[in-house]
Amino acid sequence: MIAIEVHLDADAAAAMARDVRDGLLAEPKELAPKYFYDERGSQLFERITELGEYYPTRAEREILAERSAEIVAAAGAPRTLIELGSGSASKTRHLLSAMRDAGCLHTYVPVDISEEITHETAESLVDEYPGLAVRGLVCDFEHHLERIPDGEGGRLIAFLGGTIGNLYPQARRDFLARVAAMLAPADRLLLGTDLIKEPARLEAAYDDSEGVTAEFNKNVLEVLNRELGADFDLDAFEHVARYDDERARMDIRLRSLVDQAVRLADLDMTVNFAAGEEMRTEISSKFTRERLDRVYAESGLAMSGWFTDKADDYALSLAARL
Ligand code: AVJ
Repeated sequence: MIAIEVHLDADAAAAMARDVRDGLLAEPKELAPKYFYDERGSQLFERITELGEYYPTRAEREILAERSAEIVAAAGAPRTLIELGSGSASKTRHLLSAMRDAGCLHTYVPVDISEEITHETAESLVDEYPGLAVRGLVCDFEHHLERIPDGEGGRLIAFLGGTIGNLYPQARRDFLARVAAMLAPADRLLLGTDLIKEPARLEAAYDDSEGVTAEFNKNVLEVLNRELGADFDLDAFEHVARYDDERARMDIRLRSLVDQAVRLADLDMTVNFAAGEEMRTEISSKFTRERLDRVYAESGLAMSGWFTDKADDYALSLAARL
């Protein structure tokens, strides 16, 4: 009942080296948010999701807990649930249970970068959902979307957590257009997005009073120290999280506290930071229903469902191919 395919890039290390070099040579400097998530980074993100100030995870769980039956019905009672970035699939169980109760559940396709978590998740789910087939894919879904299996009887492709917010407009358009290209007429995308709200609440969610988000942000420097033989001093940087009203996104950076030179031995590169210089490590875009309508339309998709939590902080939307 379990089949897992692994498509990990043999040259992930070379890709990271190239990426980091380009980012550090850019003006202003920038690092990609995917490098946050080593083991410690993933643990820190888990802690972020439990913070009082960080509402998105709780809001998304509320929607799934209360409205999965409606979501599954609106998606046309799909036989297959595909989840991009499945992890431990903790929130997914609401969707799987709703599909089981609707009598349509057949196959779950977790797509995740971690082979270990994908195996563990597959094992627990076949126990919890008798008869469920699990066809996992271990890959970076940004590169391997096309490997997702076809399915008869409709597929629901879930991309939860608000991770789409990390993509710049052009990358987001490209990604959603590729999702659109793989959708059959009966298939639906289920996308999690954080919503625009008062800047003070947004900024608090990304700069919590316990300093967990600051630690999470600085951890990317630890990743570079380990993976690229760098000598970043984490105490020489501070966490900055600002809401950019015009672009409707959180802008998250590391600011150098002093003039300093950082050596990256594996890149044979020395990088200078001026005191006060900021390096972007992440954007997290926020949406409204109207904005998301446009985002979908640009990529050949059309919204077909809209589900928010009671506080209207977060949305899950369904989209179909135009
Ligand atoms: C995992 C990308 C959805 O943007 O809210 C949380 C990451 N960064 N706090 C987000 C994050 C700082 C998170 N996503």
